[in-house]
Amino acid sequence: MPRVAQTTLTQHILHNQPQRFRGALSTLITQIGVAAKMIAAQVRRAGIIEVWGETGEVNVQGEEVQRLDRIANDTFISVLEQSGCVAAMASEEEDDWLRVPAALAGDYLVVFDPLDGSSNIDVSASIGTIFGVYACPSRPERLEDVLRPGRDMVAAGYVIYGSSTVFVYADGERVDCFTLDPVVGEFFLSRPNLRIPDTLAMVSANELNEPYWPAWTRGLMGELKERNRARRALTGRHMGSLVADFHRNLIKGGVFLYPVDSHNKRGKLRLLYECNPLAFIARAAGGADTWGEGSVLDLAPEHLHQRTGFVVGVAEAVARAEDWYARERRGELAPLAPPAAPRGER
Ligand code: P6P
Repeated sequence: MPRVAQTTLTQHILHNQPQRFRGALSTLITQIGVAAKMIAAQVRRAGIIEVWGETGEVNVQGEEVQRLDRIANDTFISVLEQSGCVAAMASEEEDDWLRVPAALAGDYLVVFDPLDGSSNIDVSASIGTIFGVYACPSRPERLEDVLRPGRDMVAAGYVIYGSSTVFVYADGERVDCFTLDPVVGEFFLSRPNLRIPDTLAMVSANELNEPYWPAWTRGLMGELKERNRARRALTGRHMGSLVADFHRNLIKGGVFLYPVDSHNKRGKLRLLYECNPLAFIARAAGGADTWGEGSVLDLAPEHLHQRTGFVVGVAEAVARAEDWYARERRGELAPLAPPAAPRGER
């Protein structure tokens, strides 16, 4: 007889929330769960209601804004504003940070990517929402009050809109995973106290970026492929949707890497609302992360949409990445030969 999930997201938060955060943080995470259900309803109908395709706008990242990006962003902002828990927020879809009107303001700062991987919407592949939460001792007045290092977060999480809708959040000590029952309309606890496996089983990277990779990344990938020579110890899994790749790696024991490269000279992924929350979750689950020499959580953000190199997942693989990075820094690795001139131009 399959075990029937008993605990809702709200019940779990109230029972397990460290005493110091009972109340407003519990309410905030629950409200983020409400926003997730609202976005999930739109994502599930993307092919039916006209939310496919682009709005014709280009966001601060220089990316075409998909209709569903806009819906997810507006939903998140509205729910957070009405929660009474949020003083300020920063979104991947908004050029600047947003201050909640005093009458509605609460004690937390929320940074979020409302819909990451949206280029996968039209092909019905998994996409997700990523968020990070900071306590605000006082109401943010300036951008500097929003540019907080990830180490200051009190909670972080993501929602994956995949074969099921899954809500994952961490409060620093543990990671809990909930699955939406669309019939009931509630998230039920499905993986309590989630821990990432110690053994690496899969690698997520866009290998077609290899011509742009630094020597350390090529060295790391060569080492990982070498592990398969005697037996098939590892496999490659990469969806091009950060949340989907991260979630699979968290469950199965994987490592995701997107380094600074010659194409993305500051990295591709955003520090504040993509890498920091996922690094926070990975570490709470017993994993690790690095930008090359240390955790992205220790980087002092200089601007809202700052990018970074990122390796996250099984701690042993992250340690190998840092070792290869150090070797390159010491000048021990040969740089990539320049690309051969196209045929006919020899
Ligand atoms: P590339 C999606 O746009 C995203 O931000 C992440 O979800 C994903 O991991 C990455 O970009 C994919 O980038 O350069 O491999 O297409």
